[in-house]
Amino acid sequence: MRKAQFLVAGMLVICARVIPGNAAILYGTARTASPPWDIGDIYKIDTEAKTSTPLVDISAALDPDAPPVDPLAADSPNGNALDSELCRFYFTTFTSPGTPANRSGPASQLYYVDLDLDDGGSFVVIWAGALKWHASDGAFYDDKYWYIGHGRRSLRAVSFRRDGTIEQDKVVTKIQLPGPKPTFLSFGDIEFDGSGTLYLTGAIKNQEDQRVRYVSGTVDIDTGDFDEIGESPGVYWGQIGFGPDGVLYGHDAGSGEFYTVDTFDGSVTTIFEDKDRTFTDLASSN
Ligand SMILES: [Ca+2]
Ligand SMILES: [Ca+2]
Repeated sequence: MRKAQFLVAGMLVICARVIPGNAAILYGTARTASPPWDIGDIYKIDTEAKTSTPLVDISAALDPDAPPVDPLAADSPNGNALDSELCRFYFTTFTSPGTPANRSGPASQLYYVDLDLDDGGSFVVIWAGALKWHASDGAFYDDKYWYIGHGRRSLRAVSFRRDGTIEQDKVVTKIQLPGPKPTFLSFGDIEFDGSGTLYLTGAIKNQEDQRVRYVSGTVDIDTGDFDEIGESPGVYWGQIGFGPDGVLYGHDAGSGEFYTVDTFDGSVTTIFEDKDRTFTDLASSN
């Protein structure tokens, strides 16, 4: 039976918008801040009004032909990315034990929903396919969805067929992390700025599977060179997204704070907080 869809008749969604006064509209996924976990919603975050508003109820809007989005691990849904041209919002899901600490868990499923409903229709969450690995980071650039798998150090890019399903999921480069052969234990996020530089934030672990520390910085997607930003080991931006204003925004799922990030020194400035939900990820809207 077809599930009821989240009706948005008459609601105008503007995909990428610059608000006067150095602010932006961003999109992200969130779920309840404590068990029992719900499946989650896609939210619109207005950094000027300092509000986060539910936009798409993921389970209610799921295409009946798509695989179910549950049961999910606590950090799912995640892997947000926005194709600003199509206003197409991507997210990943992963099931337990597909947790950041277990790289051998089931691969993430990739879904998308078109947010620009100028005809007043309803949102439909479409299944694009299964990724090679499970991931809690994602970005959109050069018509591809990019991610790094939990417990890996390779950056992958996913291309799509005309019908929106996954065509190829292949390694672009291996990221050169500091220290003896570390891999990414888990991720805040990855996102590209307007000039195509990739920013990332995540936790790295060593060969003994121990968490080393959080890192934040940029990656050269041709060479894999990693350039860390911020000298303090405490610098950690959480989930990140560039606004159409060129500003890097972040979110800390623990404190519930949304902030702006200074990309030169890694320092953050709090804008507002939402303690009612855990925002698992953000997407750039640049
Ligand atoms: Ca992202
Ligand atoms: Ca994330």
